[in-house]
Amino acid sequence: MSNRSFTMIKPDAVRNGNIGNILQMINAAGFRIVAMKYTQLSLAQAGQFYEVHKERPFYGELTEFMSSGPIVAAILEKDNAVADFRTLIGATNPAQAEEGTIRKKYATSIGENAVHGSDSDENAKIEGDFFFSGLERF
Ligand code: DAT
Ligand code: MG
Repeated sequence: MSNRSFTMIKPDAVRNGNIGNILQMINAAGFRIVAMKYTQLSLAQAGQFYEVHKERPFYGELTEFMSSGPIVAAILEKDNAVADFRTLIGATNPAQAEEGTIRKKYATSIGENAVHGSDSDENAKIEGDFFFSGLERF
């Protein structure tokens, strides 16, 4: 089990002014920020990041949304990081997310759900490498 996960604060949460609130919840849950950047994905980059979903009916909507405005990308560290971060963000659909989760508090719909969290150690590594060079993490 690895101790790192990868997250993005998505364009809806950035637009709604929730970067600070979400980082506060991430810190309060015991995650250390290993690397972080504020940037915007092109449509092609969003398509590449979410390539695994390219056959899904929501792929176009997802990649348009994820390239629609700035995001915050970060690598996070904590024991059991991937599973604990998925618990902290809550279900994909905010209507099904537990009380106290980031998506329950800040997501507006299944498509615009405030945050990304890696679903496996392997994907955490792939996703962190997508955004950060070796010089940008420590
Ligand atoms: P998660 O982000 O919880 O890992 P996922 O990997 O299944 O969820 O899907 C990636 C993103 O795609 C998700 O955060 C929002 C979007 N998405 C998923 N299911 C959707 C749906 N039924 N309609 C619209 N967007 C959806
Ligand atoms: Mg996922």
